Amino acid sequence: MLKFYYNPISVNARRVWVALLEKQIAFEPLLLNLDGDQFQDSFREINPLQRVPVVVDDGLRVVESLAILDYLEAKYPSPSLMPGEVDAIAKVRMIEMTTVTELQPATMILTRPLVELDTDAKKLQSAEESVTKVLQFYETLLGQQTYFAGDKFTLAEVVAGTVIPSLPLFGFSLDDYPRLLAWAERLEARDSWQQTTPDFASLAAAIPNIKAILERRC
Ligand SMILES: N[C@@H](CCC(=O)N[C@@H](CS)C(=O)NCC(=O)O)C(=O)O
Repeated sequence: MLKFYYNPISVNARRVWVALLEKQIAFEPLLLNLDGDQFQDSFREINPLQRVPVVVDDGLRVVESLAILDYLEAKYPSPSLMPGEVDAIAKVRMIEMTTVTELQPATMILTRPLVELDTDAKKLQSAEESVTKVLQFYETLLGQQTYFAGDKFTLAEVVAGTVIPSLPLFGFSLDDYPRLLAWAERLEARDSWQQTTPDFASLAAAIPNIKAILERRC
């Protein structure tokens, strides 16, 4: 059976978890606490980068969440989470990449003060500006459509939809982006979102680990 190395409060792992559920792929969840267990030799052999998520399937090891999503789509094509039309493919990839290269690094900076780490005021301002630019861009891309690529739920939802709901934690209100708000509410009604939403107790318990990760990484 497919092995899924994860942590329940990891957004990168959550997007893989959502895809596994949406595609109804049977998997064995393997929890890493990220309290140092990611540095053990046994896990380093599985992922030399020492991060979750990782998937091991039929002897193939895949790291990096977006690579895992592409792998799952290729290996388990039904139900499909990737559109076939040229413009829709471009849109999905745009959303995936802007989420991981713009939105996520900004949220890492914005998490620092929440866990009482000193942070340069200019970096905080620049992170807030990045989030605002991305939200405005997404609001426009969504337009009147149900999902980013039209009527069909795709990897754009899986990737952006597991990051955007965290933004109110940093003071961003989705009320300013009514189309995105309605879209986020549609996603939160899905079983795959409800099954993977981190609970408050897990988040609170993970604060020391989050702090240690941020001190190392940004
Ligand atoms: N680009 C990677 C990022 C993976 C990543 O940063 N995972 C975090 C959890 S969200 C992690 O395992 N951190 C452990 C650490 O930094 O020590 C992906 O998309 O899979």
